[in-house]
Parts: sequence; structure tokens; C-alpha cells
Amino acid sequence: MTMKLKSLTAALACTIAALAPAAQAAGAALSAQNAWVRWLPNDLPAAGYVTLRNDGEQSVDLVDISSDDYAMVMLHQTVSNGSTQQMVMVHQATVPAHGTLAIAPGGYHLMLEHAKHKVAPGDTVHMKLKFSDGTTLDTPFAVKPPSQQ
Ligand SMILES: [Cu+2]
Repeated sequence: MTMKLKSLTAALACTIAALAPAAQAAGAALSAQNAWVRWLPNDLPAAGYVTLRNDGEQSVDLVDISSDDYAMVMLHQTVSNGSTQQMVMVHQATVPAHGTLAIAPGGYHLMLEHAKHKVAPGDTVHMKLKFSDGTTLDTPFAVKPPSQQ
């Protein structure tokens, strides 16, 4: 009986320890919402979109993105030169204090190239979003078909 109680206590302690990091993340200033990927066929580069929210007092920069699902992830911005549109690589983007940064069609996107395994609509891929304050958000992105707006 004593043994049983001890192992139950140990199991509870493990559960609490495992939950702690999640609770900490929930209390952090940065969060990611509505993360999705517009998938394209034939191994073409895909575009990732996400809204980043900063509930903190200081602006924070998104400075790096990596993924276990794509060999290359870059932050791009679509800029228009009169009638033509062009993508340029940017090295950081600011999430303002008490504000949001929309990485959304027509503005910023995450350029996802060289999938490490077969990815298709309906899948979930993960990006590690790293910020200037040291925060990392390991964010699931829902993979959607090319028709998704
Ligand atoms: Cu791009």
C-alpha cells in the first residue's frame, strides 16, 4: 500500500512538472494565432502566415524562424513597385508593445522551401519562431490547399 501511494505521488509530481512549462508560456507576453500554410503542389515553395500578439510593455522583434519540416524558412515581404510585385527577404519584423504583427497575404510571409518529408493539405507543420527577447514559440501551422485566401 505504501509503495502504491509513493508511485502515485511520483506520477502526480511528474504531471505537474510536465505542465509547468506550458503554464509559463501561457503567461508570457508573446503568442501566435491563426497559423496556417498555403500549400502548393510539385514541391513548390509554400507560404506560412501567422498573427503574432505581444501583450508586453516592450516591442519585440521576430528574428529567426526554423522548422523540422522544411530545410529552409525565410521571412519575406511583398513590396509593390508600381504595377509589379516583388518579394524581398527581411531579417526581422517588429511586434509592437500591446499590439500585433500580421504575417498575412499581401504583406509578410514565411517562405517555406525544401520540405523534409511529404507535406499535404490537412497536415500540421511546426515552426520555431524566435524573438529578440529570447522567447521561442514552437507553433503548429495548419496546412491548407492553394485556394485558401
Ligand atoms: Cu517569398
